Amino acid sequence: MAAQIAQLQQASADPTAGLSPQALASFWMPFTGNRDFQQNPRLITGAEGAYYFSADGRKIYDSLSGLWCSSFGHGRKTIAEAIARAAKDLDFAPSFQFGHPMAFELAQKVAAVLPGDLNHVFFTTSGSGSADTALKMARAYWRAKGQPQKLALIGRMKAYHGVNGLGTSIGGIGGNRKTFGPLVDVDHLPHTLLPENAFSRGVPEHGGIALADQLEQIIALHDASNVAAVLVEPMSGSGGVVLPPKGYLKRLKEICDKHNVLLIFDEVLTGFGRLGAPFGANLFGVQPDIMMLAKGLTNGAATMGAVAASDKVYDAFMQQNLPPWSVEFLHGYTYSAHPLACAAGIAAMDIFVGEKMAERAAELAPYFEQQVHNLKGLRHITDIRNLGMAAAIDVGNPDGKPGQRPWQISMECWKRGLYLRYSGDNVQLGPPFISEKSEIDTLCNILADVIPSVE
Ligand code: PXG
Repeated sequence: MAAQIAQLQQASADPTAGLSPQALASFWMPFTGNRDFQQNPRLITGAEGAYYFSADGRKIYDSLSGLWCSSFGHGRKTIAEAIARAAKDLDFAPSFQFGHPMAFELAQKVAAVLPGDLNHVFFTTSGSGSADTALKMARAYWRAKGQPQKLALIGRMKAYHGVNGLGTSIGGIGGNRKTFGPLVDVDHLPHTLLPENAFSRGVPEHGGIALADQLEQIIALHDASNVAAVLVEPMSGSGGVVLPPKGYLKRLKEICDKHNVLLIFDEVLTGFGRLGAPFGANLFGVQPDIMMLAKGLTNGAATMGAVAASDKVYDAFMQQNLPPWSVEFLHGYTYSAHPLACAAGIAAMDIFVGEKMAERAAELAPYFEQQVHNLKGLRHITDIRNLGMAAAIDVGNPDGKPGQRPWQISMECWKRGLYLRYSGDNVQLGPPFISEKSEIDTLCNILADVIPSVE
Protein backbone atom coordinates (compact mmCIF):
# COMPACT_ATOMS: atom_id res chain seq x y z
CA MET A 1 0.00 0.00 0.00
CA ALA A 2 2.68 2.47 1.05
CA ALA A 3 4.81 1.48 -1.91
CA GLN A 4 1.85 1.98 -4.22
CA ILE A 5 1.18 5.47 -2.90
CA ALA A 6 4.85 6.37 -3.29
CA GLN A 7 4.93 4.97 -6.81
CA LEU A 8 1.83 6.86 -7.82
CA GLN A 9 3.28 10.08 -6.54
CA GLN A 10 6.64 9.49 -8.12
CA ALA A 11 4.84 9.61 -11.43
CA SER A 12 3.50 13.12 -10.79
CA ALA A 13 6.53 14.46 -8.87
CA ASP A 14 4.96 17.92 -8.87
CA PRO A 15 5.45 19.80 -5.58
CA THR A 16 2.33 21.88 -6.27
CA ALA A 17 0.15 18.80 -6.93
CA GLY A 18 -1.21 20.73 -9.91
CA LEU A 19 -2.60 23.54 -7.75
CA SER A 20 -2.69 26.96 -9.39
CA PRO A 21 -1.40 30.09 -7.61
CA GLN A 22 -5.06 31.09 -7.15
CA ALA A 23 -5.83 27.77 -5.48
CA LEU A 24 -2.81 28.19 -3.22
CA ALA A 25 -4.03 31.63 -2.18
CA SER A 26 -7.62 30.45 -1.72
CA PHE A 27 -6.83 28.43 1.38
CA TRP A 28 -5.81 30.87 4.13
CA MET A 29 -3.60 28.50 6.11
CA PRO A 30 -3.59 28.43 9.93
CA PHE A 31 -0.45 29.29 11.93
CA THR A 32 1.46 29.48 8.63
CA GLY A 33 3.56 31.97 6.74
CA ASN A 34 1.17 31.89 3.79
CA ARG A 35 3.35 34.00 1.45
CA ASP A 36 6.30 31.68 1.86
CA PHE A 37 4.17 28.55 1.51
CA GLN A 38 2.71 29.76 -1.79
CA GLN A 39 6.23 30.24 -3.14
CA ASN A 40 7.46 26.94 -1.78
CA PRO A 41 4.53 24.55 -1.25
CA ARG A 42 5.07 21.58 1.01
CA LEU A 43 2.13 19.38 0.14
CA ILE A 44 1.29 16.07 1.76
CA THR A 45 -0.84 13.67 -0.23
CA GLY A 46 -0.72 10.42 1.70
CA ALA A 47 0.19 8.89 5.06
CA GLU A 48 1.04 5.42 6.30
CA GLY A 49 2.55 4.36 9.62
CA ALA A 50 5.23 6.86 10.65
CA TYR A 51 5.48 8.44 7.17
CA TYR A 52 3.93 11.03 4.97
CA PHE A 53 4.09 11.03 1.18
CA SER A 54 4.75 14.38 -0.42
CA ALA A 55 3.23 15.64 -3.66
CA ASP A 56 6.65 15.40 -5.30
CA GLY A 57 6.79 11.68 -4.62
CA ARG A 58 8.95 11.47 -1.50
CA LYS A 59 8.57 9.52 1.73
CA ILE A 60 8.80 11.88 4.70
CA TYR A 61 9.26 10.80 8.35
CA ASP A 62 6.56 12.31 10.56
CA SER A 63 8.54 13.46 13.61
CA LEU A 64 5.55 15.11 15.33
CA SER A 65 2.82 12.49 14.80
CA GLY A 66 1.08 15.09 12.62
CA LEU A 67 0.45 17.79 15.21
CA TRP A 68 1.05 15.50 18.22
CA CYS A 69 -2.13 13.59 17.36
CA SER A 70 -1.45 10.52 15.18
CA SER A 71 0.65 8.77 17.81
CA PHE A 72 -0.46 5.22 16.93
CA GLY A 73 0.64 5.70 13.32
CA HIS A 74 -1.21 6.84 10.21
CA GLY A 75 -3.59 4.85 8.06
CA ARG A 76 -5.03 2.67 10.80
CA LYS A 77 -7.42 0.32 9.02
CA THR A 78 -9.86 -0.25 11.88
CA ILE A 79 -10.29 3.50 12.31
CA ALA A 80 -10.80 4.06 8.58
CA GLU A 81 -13.36 1.28 8.40
CA ALA A 82 -15.25 2.53 11.45
CA ILE A 83 -15.48 6.03 9.99
CA ALA A 84 -16.68 4.66 6.64
CA ARG A 85 -19.34 2.54 8.36
CA ALA A 86 -20.60 5.47 10.38
CA ALA A 87 -20.72 7.72 7.30
CA LYS A 88 -22.98 5.17 5.65
CA ASP A 89 -25.16 4.17 8.60
CA LEU A 90 -25.44 7.37 10.65
CA ASP A 91 -23.87 10.43 9.07
CA PHE A 92 -25.20 12.78 11.72
CA ALA A 93 -27.33 12.64 14.81
CA PRO A 94 -28.04 15.44 17.26
CA SER A 95 -26.68 15.19 20.77
CA PHE A 96 -28.95 17.90 22.15
CA GLN A 97 -31.83 16.16 23.97
CA PHE A 98 -31.44 13.10 21.70
CA GLY A 99 -28.44 10.82 21.31
CA HIS A 100 -26.81 7.92 19.52
CA PRO A 101 -25.24 4.82 21.14
CA MET A 102 -21.68 5.34 19.88
CA ALA A 103 -21.36 8.51 21.98
CA PHE A 104 -22.11 6.60 25.18
CA GLU A 105 -19.89 3.70 24.15
CA LEU A 106 -16.94 6.00 23.50
CA ALA A 107 -17.50 7.98 26.71
CA GLN A 108 -17.42 4.73 28.68
CA LYS A 109 -14.23 3.58 26.94
CA VAL A 110 -12.53 6.91 27.64
CA ALA A 111 -13.65 6.95 31.28
CA ALA A 112 -12.28 3.41 31.65
CA VAL A 113 -8.74 4.49 30.73
CA LEU A 114 -8.78 7.77 32.66
CA PRO A 115 -7.29 7.87 36.16
CA GLY A 116 -9.39 8.16 39.32
CA ASP A 117 -13.04 9.16 39.16
CA LEU A 118 -12.97 11.18 35.93
CA ASN A 119 -16.07 9.23 34.98
CA HIS A 120 -18.08 11.73 32.93
CA VAL A 121 -17.06 12.77 29.44
CA PHE A 122 -18.35 15.91 27.66
CA PHE A 123 -17.46 15.85 23.95
CA THR A 124 -16.16 18.89 22.08
CA THR A 125 -14.79 19.23 18.57
CA SER A 126 -11.18 20.24 19.32
CA GLY A 127 -8.65 20.97 22.02
CA SER A 128 -9.59 24.66 21.80
CA GLY A 129 -13.20 23.74 22.41
CA SER A 130 -12.08 21.64 25.35
CA ALA A 131 -10.34 24.66 26.92
CA ASP A 132 -13.39 26.90 26.74
CA THR A 133 -15.64 24.05 27.84
CA ALA A 134 -13.47 23.18 30.86
CA LEU A 135 -13.28 26.80 32.03
CA LYS A 136 -17.02 27.37 31.62
CA MET A 137 -17.61 24.10 33.45
CA ALA A 138 -15.43 25.28 36.34
CA ARG A 139 -17.25 28.59 36.71
CA ALA A 140 -20.69 26.97 36.37
CA TYR A 141 -19.63 24.35 38.94
CA TRP A 142 -19.13 27.02 41.62
CA ARG A 143 -22.42 28.64 40.72
CA ALA A 144 -24.16 25.27 41.10
CA LYS A 145 -22.43 24.94 44.48
CA GLY A 146 -23.87 28.29 45.57
CA GLN A 147 -20.57 30.22 45.27
CA PRO A 148 -21.09 32.21 42.05
CA GLN A 149 -18.39 34.73 42.99
CA LYS A 150 -15.67 32.09 42.42
CA LEU A 151 -14.81 33.23 38.90
CA ALA A 152 -11.06 33.94 38.78
CA LEU A 153 -9.07 31.73 36.44
CA ILE A 154 -5.34 31.08 36.78
CA GLY A 155 -3.15 29.77 33.95
CA ARG A 156 0.59 29.72 33.39
CA MET A 157 3.15 31.50 31.22
CA LYS A 158 4.16 29.60 28.06
CA ALA A 159 0.97 27.55 28.19
CA TYR A 160 -1.04 26.73 25.08
CA HIS A 161 -4.72 26.00 25.43
CA GLY A 162 -5.85 26.54 21.86
CA VAL A 163 -7.21 29.59 20.12
CA ASN A 164 -10.77 30.19 21.29
CA GLY A 165 -11.69 33.09 23.56
CA LEU A 166 -11.02 31.70 27.01
CA GLY A 167 -8.16 29.50 25.82
CA THR A 168 -6.42 32.48 24.21
CA SER A 169 -6.89 34.49 27.42
CA ILE A 170 -5.52 31.86 29.74
CA GLY A 171 -2.76 30.83 27.32
CA GLY A 172 0.72 32.08 28.11
CA ILE A 173 2.35 32.55 24.70
CA GLY A 174 2.55 36.30 24.10
CA GLY A 175 2.56 36.13 20.32
CA ASN A 176 -0.74 34.25 20.31
CA ARG A 177 -2.43 37.04 22.30
CA LYS A 178 -0.93 40.34 21.25
CA THR A 179 -2.97 41.08 18.12
CA PHE A 180 -6.39 40.41 19.62
CA GLY A 181 -7.04 43.26 22.01
CA PRO A 182 -8.45 42.91 25.50
CA LEU A 183 -9.21 39.33 26.43
CA VAL A 184 -10.84 37.77 29.49
CA ASP A 185 -9.13 38.84 32.71
CA VAL A 186 -7.05 35.92 34.00
CA ASP A 187 -3.87 35.52 36.00
CA HIS A 188 -0.73 33.55 35.17
CA LEU A 189 1.71 31.48 37.18
CA PRO A 190 5.35 31.77 36.14
CA HIS A 191 6.53 29.17 33.63
CA THR A 192 8.77 26.36 34.81
CA LEU A 193 11.83 26.78 32.58
CA LEU A 194 14.86 27.37 34.80
CA PRO A 195 18.43 27.79 33.50
CA GLU A 196 19.78 25.41 36.17
CA ASN A 197 17.64 22.65 34.67
CA ALA A 198 19.09 22.96 31.14
CA PHE A 199 19.83 19.60 29.48
CA SER A 200 17.88 17.67 32.12
CA ARG A 201 16.93 14.18 31.06
CA GLY A 202 13.24 13.78 31.77
CA VAL A 203 11.73 15.57 34.77
CA PRO A 204 14.10 18.34 35.98
CA GLU A 205 15.44 18.34 39.55
CA HIS A 206 15.35 21.94 40.66
CA GLY A 207 12.83 24.53 41.70
CA GLY A 208 9.52 22.68 41.55
CA ILE A 209 8.20 23.49 45.00
CA ALA A 210 9.22 27.16 44.92
CA LEU A 211 7.58 27.62 41.52
CA ALA A 212 4.35 25.96 42.63
CA ASP A 213 4.31 28.02 45.82
CA GLN A 214 3.82 31.13 43.66
CA LEU A 215 0.23 29.96 43.39
CA GLU A 216 -0.27 30.87 47.06
CA GLN A 217 0.43 34.51 46.27
CA ILE A 218 -1.82 34.64 43.23
CA ILE A 219 -4.68 33.06 45.15
CA ALA A 220 -4.10 35.48 48.03
CA LEU A 221 -4.23 38.41 45.61
CA HIS A 222 -7.73 37.50 44.45
CA ASP A 223 -8.76 35.84 47.71
CA ALA A 224 -9.55 32.14 47.54
CA SER A 225 -13.26 32.88 47.89
CA ASN A 226 -13.11 34.37 44.36
CA VAL A 227 -10.95 31.78 42.60
CA ALA A 228 -12.58 29.14 40.39
CA ALA A 229 -9.76 27.11 38.91
CA VAL A 230 -6.12 26.63 38.04
CA LEU A 231 -5.43 25.28 34.55
CA VAL A 232 -2.08 23.77 33.56
CA GLU A 233 -0.67 21.31 31.07
CA PRO A 234 1.25 18.56 32.89
CA MET A 235 3.87 19.32 30.23
CA SER A 236 3.59 22.24 27.82
CA GLY A 237 4.12 20.95 24.30
CA SER A 238 3.70 23.99 22.08
CA GLY A 239 5.52 26.17 24.61
CA GLY A 240 8.59 24.03 23.80
CA VAL A 241 8.29 20.85 25.90
CA VAL A 242 8.35 22.79 29.16
CA LEU A 243 8.47 20.27 31.99
CA PRO A 244 7.26 20.47 35.58
CA PRO A 245 10.27 20.12 37.89
CA LYS A 246 10.12 17.46 40.60
CA GLY A 247 7.22 17.90 43.05
CA TYR A 248 5.67 20.81 41.13
CA LEU A 249 2.32 19.32 40.16
CA LYS A 250 1.77 17.61 43.53
CA ARG A 251 2.36 20.92 45.26
CA LEU A 252 -0.06 22.74 42.94
CA LYS A 253 -2.69 20.14 43.82
CA GLU A 254 -2.08 20.58 47.56
CA ILE A 255 -2.50 24.34 47.27
CA CYS A 256 -5.69 23.97 45.20
CA ASP A 257 -7.15 21.56 47.76
CA LYS A 258 -6.20 23.81 50.64
CA HIS A 259 -8.02 26.78 49.09
CA ASN A 260 -10.94 24.91 47.58
CA VAL A 261 -9.92 25.70 43.99
CA LEU A 262 -10.48 23.30 41.08
CA LEU A 263 -7.42 21.88 39.32
CA ILE A 264 -7.78 21.37 35.56
CA PHE A 265 -5.21 19.44 33.55
CA ASP A 266 -4.95 20.14 29.84
CA GLU A 267 -3.97 16.71 28.55
CA VAL A 268 -4.85 17.48 24.94
CA LEU A 269 -1.24 16.77 23.98
CA THR A 270 0.01 14.64 26.89
CA GLY A 271 -2.99 12.29 26.99
CA PHE A 272 -3.15 8.79 25.53
CA GLY A 273 0.45 7.77 26.06
CA ARG A 274 2.65 10.66 24.91
CA LEU A 275 4.56 10.81 28.21
CA GLY A 276 5.06 7.05 28.41
CA ALA A 277 2.09 6.69 30.77
CA PRO A 278 -1.61 6.72 29.88
CA PHE A 279 -1.94 10.35 31.06
CA GLY A 280 0.26 12.95 32.74
CA ALA A 281 -2.01 12.54 35.78
CA ASN A 282 -0.87 8.90 36.04
CA LEU A 283 2.78 9.70 35.53
CA PHE A 284 2.87 12.46 38.15
CA GLY A 285 0.39 10.82 40.54
CA VAL A 286 -1.84 13.90 40.63
CA GLN A 287 -5.58 13.71 40.14
CA PRO A 288 -7.21 16.78 38.56
CA ASP A 289 -10.89 17.63 39.02
CA ILE A 290 -11.32 18.20 35.29
CA MET A 291 -9.22 16.94 32.38
CA MET A 292 -9.13 18.25 28.80
CA LEU A 293 -8.55 15.84 25.92
CA ALA A 294 -8.39 15.83 22.09
CA LYS A 295 -5.70 14.73 19.58
CA GLY A 296 -5.03 11.06 20.56
CA LEU A 297 -8.72 10.51 21.27
CA THR A 298 -9.22 9.69 17.58
CA ASN A 299 -5.54 9.24 16.71
CA GLY A 300 -6.03 12.43 14.71
CA ALA A 301 -8.41 10.77 12.25
CA ALA A 302 -11.45 12.87 13.15
CA THR A 303 -11.84 16.23 14.79
CA MET A 304 -12.88 15.64 18.37
CA GLY A 305 -12.06 16.79 21.87
CA ALA A 306 -13.44 15.98 25.29
CA VAL A 307 -13.60 17.28 28.83
CA ALA A 308 -13.69 14.66 31.56
CA ALA A 309 -15.22 15.60 34.91
CA SER A 310 -14.80 13.92 38.28
CA ASP A 311 -17.81 12.59 40.17
CA LYS A 312 -17.65 15.66 42.42
CA VAL A 313 -17.94 18.07 39.48
CA TYR A 314 -20.58 16.07 37.60
CA ASP A 315 -22.68 15.50 40.71
CA ALA A 316 -22.76 19.22 41.49
CA PHE A 317 -24.46 19.81 38.12
CA MET A 318 -26.83 16.86 38.39
CA GLN A 319 -27.86 17.64 41.95
CA GLN A 320 -29.04 21.16 41.20
CA ASN A 321 -32.67 21.55 42.13
CA LEU A 322 -33.98 21.72 38.55
CA PRO A 323 -37.17 20.48 36.86
CA PRO A 324 -36.67 17.52 34.44
CA TRP A 325 -36.93 19.65 31.29
CA SER A 326 -34.19 21.94 32.47
CA VAL A 327 -30.62 21.70 31.14
CA GLU A 328 -27.86 21.30 33.78
CA PHE A 329 -24.98 22.76 31.72
CA LEU A 330 -25.97 25.22 28.99
CA HIS A 331 -23.16 24.41 26.63
CA GLY A 332 -22.44 22.18 23.60
CA TYR A 333 -21.60 22.07 19.90
CA THR A 334 -23.59 20.98 16.86
CA TYR A 335 -20.83 18.48 16.30
CA SER A 336 -20.40 17.33 19.94
CA ALA A 337 -20.15 13.52 19.75
CA HIS A 338 -20.37 13.53 15.94
CA PRO A 339 -20.98 9.93 14.84
CA LEU A 340 -17.92 9.80 12.53
CA ALA A 341 -15.69 11.10 15.31
CA CYS A 342 -17.19 8.69 17.84
CA ALA A 343 -16.59 5.79 15.45
CA ALA A 344 -12.97 6.90 15.03
CA GLY A 345 -12.63 7.35 18.80
CA ILE A 346 -13.95 3.88 19.62
CA ALA A 347 -11.52 2.28 17.17
CA ALA A 348 -8.65 4.47 18.47
CA MET A 349 -9.39 3.51 22.09
CA ASP A 350 -9.37 -0.17 21.10
CA ILE A 351 -5.89 0.36 19.61
CA PHE A 352 -4.72 2.36 22.65
CA VAL A 353 -5.74 -0.43 25.03
CA GLY A 354 -5.36 -3.49 22.79
CA GLU A 355 -1.89 -2.59 21.50
CA LYS A 356 -0.74 -1.18 24.86
CA MET A 357 0.25 2.10 23.28
CA ALA A 358 1.30 3.84 26.51
CA GLU A 359 3.63 0.93 27.31
CA ARG A 360 4.99 1.04 23.78
CA ALA A 361 5.81 4.72 24.18
CA ALA A 362 7.43 3.97 27.56
CA GLU A 363 9.59 1.25 25.98
CA LEU A 364 10.89 3.45 23.18
CA ALA A 365 11.32 6.56 25.38
CA PRO A 366 14.75 5.76 26.93
CA TYR A 367 16.27 5.18 23.49
CA PHE A 368 14.69 8.34 22.16
CA GLU A 369 16.03 10.28 25.16
CA GLN A 370 19.54 8.94 24.63
CA GLN A 371 19.61 9.75 20.92
CA VAL A 372 18.17 13.24 21.35
CA HIS A 373 20.59 14.12 24.15
CA ASN A 374 23.49 12.94 21.99
CA LEU A 375 22.93 16.15 20.02
CA LYS A 376 24.22 18.19 22.98
CA GLY A 377 27.35 20.13 22.07
CA LEU A 378 26.35 20.82 18.47
CA ARG A 379 26.50 24.40 17.24
CA HIS A 380 23.41 26.51 18.20
CA ILE A 381 21.97 24.02 20.70
CA THR A 382 21.43 25.68 24.10
CA ASP A 383 19.03 23.20 25.75
CA ILE A 384 17.41 19.82 25.16
CA ARG A 385 14.31 18.78 27.09
CA ASN A 386 12.46 15.49 26.90
CA LEU A 387 9.87 13.29 28.55
CA GLY A 388 8.32 10.10 27.19
CA MET A 389 8.02 10.48 23.43
CA ALA A 390 8.31 14.28 23.47
CA ALA A 391 11.39 16.46 23.13
CA ALA A 392 12.39 20.01 22.24
CA ILE A 393 15.74 21.38 21.20
CA ASP A 394 16.47 25.07 21.75
CA VAL A 395 18.45 26.44 18.83
CA GLY A 396 18.30 30.20 19.51
CA ASN A 397 18.01 32.80 16.78
CA PRO A 398 20.30 35.24 15.02
CA ASP A 399 20.03 38.69 16.63
CA GLY A 400 16.72 40.38 16.09
CA LYS A 401 15.26 37.65 13.92
CA PRO A 402 12.99 35.57 16.16
CA GLY A 403 11.80 32.39 14.55
CA GLN A 404 14.30 32.47 11.72
CA ARG A 405 16.68 29.68 12.65
CA PRO A 406 14.07 27.03 13.60
CA TRP A 407 12.28 27.83 10.34
CA GLN A 408 15.47 27.41 8.31
CA ILE A 409 16.17 24.10 10.04
CA SER A 410 12.69 22.80 9.38
CA MET A 411 12.77 23.80 5.69
CA GLU A 412 16.10 22.05 5.21
CA CYS A 413 14.79 18.94 7.00
CA TRP A 414 11.79 18.80 4.66
CA LYS A 415 14.21 18.61 1.72
CA ARG A 416 15.90 15.68 3.45
CA GLY A 417 12.73 13.68 4.06
CA LEU A 418 11.86 14.87 7.55
CA TYR A 419 8.75 16.76 8.68
CA LEU A 420 9.93 18.90 11.61
CA ARG A 421 7.72 21.22 13.65
CA TYR A 422 9.21 24.37 15.14
CA SER A 423 8.17 27.42 17.08
CA GLY A 424 9.88 30.38 18.74
CA ASP A 425 13.47 29.35 19.30
CA ASN A 426 13.07 25.59 19.33
CA VAL A 427 12.28 22.55 17.24
CA GLN A 428 9.95 19.92 18.64
CA LEU A 429 9.81 16.16 18.37
CA GLY A 430 6.87 13.88 19.08
CA PRO A 431 7.39 10.75 16.99
CA PRO A 432 4.70 8.11 16.54
CA PHE A 433 4.98 5.40 19.21
CA ILE A 434 5.17 2.74 16.51
CA SER A 435 8.54 4.12 15.32
CA GLU A 436 11.53 1.80 15.05
CA LYS A 437 14.81 2.61 16.78
CA SER A 438 16.41 2.93 13.35
CA GLU A 439 13.92 5.67 12.50
CA ILE A 440 14.84 7.55 15.69
CA ASP A 441 18.48 7.21 14.55
CA THR A 442 17.68 8.63 11.12
CA LEU A 443 15.72 11.50 12.66
CA CYS A 444 18.59 12.43 14.97
CA ASN A 445 21.22 12.01 12.24
CA ILE A 446 19.36 14.46 10.01
CA LEU A 447 19.10 16.94 12.90
CA ALA A 448 22.80 16.52 13.67
CA ASP A 449 23.60 17.44 10.07
CA VAL A 450 21.11 20.24 9.62
CA ILE A 451 21.10 22.19 12.92
CA PRO A 452 24.77 23.25 12.85
CA SER A 453 24.62 23.91 9.10
CA VAL A 454 22.27 26.92 9.24
CA GLU A 455 23.21 30.45 10.27
N1 PXG B 1 -4.32 22.37 24.49
C1 PXG B 1 -3.10 21.88 24.25
C2 PXG B 1 -2.22 21.48 25.38
C3 PXG B 1 -2.65 21.75 22.93
O1 PXG B 1 -1.42 21.27 22.70
C4 PXG B 1 -4.76 22.65 22.19
C5 PXG B 1 -5.14 22.76 23.50
C6 PXG B 1 -5.71 23.10 21.13
O2 PXG B 1 -6.18 22.04 20.40
P1 PXG B 1 -6.82 22.26 18.95
O3 PXG B 1 -7.38 20.91 18.62
O4 PXG B 1 -7.89 23.27 19.07
O5 PXG B 1 -5.72 22.69 18.05
C7 PXG B 1 -3.50 22.14 21.88
C8 PXG B 1 -3.07 22.05 20.44
C9 PXG B 1 2.59 22.36 18.11
C10 PXG B 1 1.11 22.35 18.02
O6 PXG B 1 3.24 22.42 17.10
C11 PXG B 1 0.36 22.06 19.15
C12 PXG B 1 -1.03 22.09 19.08
C13 PXG B 1 -1.66 22.38 17.91
C14 PXG B 1 -0.90 22.67 16.77
C15 PXG B 1 0.49 22.66 16.84
O7 PXG B 1 3.13 22.26 19.22
N2 PXG B 1 -1.70 21.85 20.23
